[in-house]
Amino acid sequence: MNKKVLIVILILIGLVAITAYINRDSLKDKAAMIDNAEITIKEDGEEISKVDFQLIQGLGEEAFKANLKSSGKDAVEHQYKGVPLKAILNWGEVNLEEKKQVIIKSVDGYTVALTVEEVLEEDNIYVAYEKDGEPLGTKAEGGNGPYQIIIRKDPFSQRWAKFVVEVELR
Ligand SMILES: Nc1nc2c(c(=O)[nH]1)N[C@H]1C(S)=C(S)[C@@H](COP(=O)(O)O)O[C@H]1N2
Ligand SMILES: [Mo]
Repeated sequence: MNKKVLIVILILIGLVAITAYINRDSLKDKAAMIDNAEITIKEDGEEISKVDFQLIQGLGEEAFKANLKSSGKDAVEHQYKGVPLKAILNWGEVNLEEKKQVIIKSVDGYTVALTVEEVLEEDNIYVAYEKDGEPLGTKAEGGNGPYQIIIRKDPFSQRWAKFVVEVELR
């Protein structure tokens, strides 16, 4: 009888260990997904869809370097992970060619206007969620995310919108 109880306990411990092992790689993803952060896509003021972390990441994650210039400091090169903004807009099936501007809105009210032309450039404008191997973190956590617009060709990073919640096409 005692032996049976022991075996059941050992099996349960084994299951917990296996689950922990399987989950070890997704821990970092979870940190970014924690509040299941979404970006709303709008067209001329009308919401057309919402994209969450899983969807964004699945659109073609890229690792790239960019120079971050924080206010009052020199530019520093960082390693980011994210997807091109145009990949998200293409997924939303918006007609980019008919639009002029892509307006980025953040949770703190910060607004940045991009031109469709620059959004369509290769290797320039990304929606990032990881910096130097760590999730960007929310505003409440003292981070710059969960999502941040990275414009690799913007040397002063003023237009690198932090805490992005909405992308509107006009
Ligand atoms: N949402 C949001 N994004 C923002 C800002 C802001 O106030 N809010 N400031 C901008 C400015 S002026 C700079 S220089 C860069 C870098 O900001 P940091 O100095 O906090 O790193 O973020 C830009 N993106
Ligand atoms: Mo700034």
